[in-house]
Amino acid sequence: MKFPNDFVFGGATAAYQCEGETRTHGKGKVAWDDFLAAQGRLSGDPASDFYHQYPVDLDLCRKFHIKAIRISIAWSRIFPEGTGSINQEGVDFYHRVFQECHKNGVEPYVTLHHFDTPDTLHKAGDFLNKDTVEAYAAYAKFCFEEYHQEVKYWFTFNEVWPVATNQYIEGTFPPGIKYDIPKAILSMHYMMLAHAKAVLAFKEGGYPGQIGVIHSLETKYPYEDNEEDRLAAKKEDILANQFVLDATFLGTYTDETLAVIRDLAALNGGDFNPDPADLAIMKKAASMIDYLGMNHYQSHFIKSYDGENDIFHNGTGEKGTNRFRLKGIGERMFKEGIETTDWDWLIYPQGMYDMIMRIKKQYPMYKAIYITENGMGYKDTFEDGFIDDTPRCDYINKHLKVLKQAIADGAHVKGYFVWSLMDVFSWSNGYNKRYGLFYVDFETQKRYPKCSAYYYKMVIDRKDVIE
Ligand code: BGP
Repeated sequence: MKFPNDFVFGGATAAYQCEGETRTHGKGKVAWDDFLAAQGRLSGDPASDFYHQYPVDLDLCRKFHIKAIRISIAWSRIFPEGTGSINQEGVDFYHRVFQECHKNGVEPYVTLHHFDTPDTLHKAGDFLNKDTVEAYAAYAKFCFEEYHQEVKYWFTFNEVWPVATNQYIEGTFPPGIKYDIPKAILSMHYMMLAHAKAVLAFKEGGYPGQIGVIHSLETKYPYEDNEEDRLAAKKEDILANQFVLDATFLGTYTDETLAVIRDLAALNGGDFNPDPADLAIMKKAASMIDYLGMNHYQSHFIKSYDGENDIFHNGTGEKGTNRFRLKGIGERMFKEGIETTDWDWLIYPQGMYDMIMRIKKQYPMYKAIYITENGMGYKDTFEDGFIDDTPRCDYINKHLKVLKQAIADGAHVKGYFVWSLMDVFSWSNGYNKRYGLFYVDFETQKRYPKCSAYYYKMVIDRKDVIE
């Protein structure tokens, strides 16, 4: 079996990670600007200078037969303060980008929020504050109205759980808070409420096209096959996956989800009592969404853990330094025989297959899935214009293989986007962790196709992987 003829092969990007020009052309501040400046180590400028280079990137898409691109709109480029006055220069910029997409035969898949809430709203509590929900809904509506002739595929949010955990549990995203599980839970809930409001605005507005949400779904397996580890894996799955999947497909939380979530909140000095009126909105939206975007990079093997919270983020690519231990949940383990990247991400394609089949079984109302991100962080080397990233080709090939299997086994998977189209800025890891099909020289901003770009073109042309 090959991939179906209408299967979409794309490349993914996100505004803050590729555009550059973070404080110019009328763009409002985001919390990342100061957060990164305070670390003095990393910066979203110039990133991949997509603000100027987009014609080059879209031309490369055309040449390499990549017919779809994920782009995110930077909310603060449109509304510098999050609400209120509009920055026309920002509005026009995305019109130019979308027009260039169509000129090159590349379909834009557009995300409204990719980790970059405007700073004014962020300072007022971000998605812990319901005002942000309303501001987001207004921004989403503005985008539908403004861009509906150019954009047919929308995503409300990118990765609700990673936003929450990185902001409030791991502390690697602004505001850099650690181990506050109740805050993470509430912010996820409010993001899902904001998602629901955007879906309703889209559907009730009668705009052409389709809409969904993107989650990072990492399969959680027990480290050993015993009751304690099974429970640990279950708890982490509920917190990271099932909570947002329930919200997406059911518009409410099952008793099983609520019981675990409330226990975890209570263990950390909080609670979780969603407002029934909000759940009613979420329920309505759940029946209307067109697809799920699934980002998948790795899986986790979880061992039960009795100690205190203890997380260390490997942001430098020094293998074996990552630690993730959460009180009352479990500890993520390395597992013999399972390879890792230099950033300690476990390479386990079976996890992608298992997650897709789990969604099919547990949420049979799902209509379609797009793999909206998959790829490998790698320390690429540039030698005489040649970038041999064979491990990345291998990584993509393995994942596409299981994807084909999932389709053969009846899953509705419509497309696959490599993260990332070209090298971009990596949030808490900087410019050393590259993912692109196209190498970016961050000094000159020149692009060079890596081996993986040629590999991907071959897959697209044959509609098949290397067996
Ligand atoms: C996802 C994000 C992307 C991207 C990717 C790789 O979670 O949606 O924006 O960054 O992960 O992650 P990282 O850059 O941390 O390696």
